[in-house]
Amino acid sequence: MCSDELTKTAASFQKMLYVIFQYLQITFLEFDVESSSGGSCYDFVRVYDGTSEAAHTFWPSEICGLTIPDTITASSSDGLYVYFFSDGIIGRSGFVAMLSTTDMPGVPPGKAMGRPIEY
Ligand SMILES: [Ca+2]
Repeated sequence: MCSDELTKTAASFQKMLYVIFQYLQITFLEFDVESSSGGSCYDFVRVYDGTSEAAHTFWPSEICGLTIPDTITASSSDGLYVYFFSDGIIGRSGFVAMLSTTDMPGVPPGKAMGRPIEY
């Protein structure tokens, strides 16, 4: 088990997060990403269940607004891919997310290694 924190506000970014022999989790602690009054997203976050945009996303589409999303756990050891888009007009406070890992079933103690990197 290890953890770290990911904070993002203004700029758009794409990051691949991965660990070895563990499942990566991302828990949003704060969330304020610009949406329209009708609920569509001007800025948004996507989290892919894998290490590229070819993987499935965890939400139907982009997520934005003020509601803190549920904790996400990767379905495999591949990792997670976080994409944050800002349209460059009107920035909200963004989000703060805690990165952590859980052990995979069947992996011997001591075999799990790595930590979330490259964010
Ligand atoms: Ca914006």
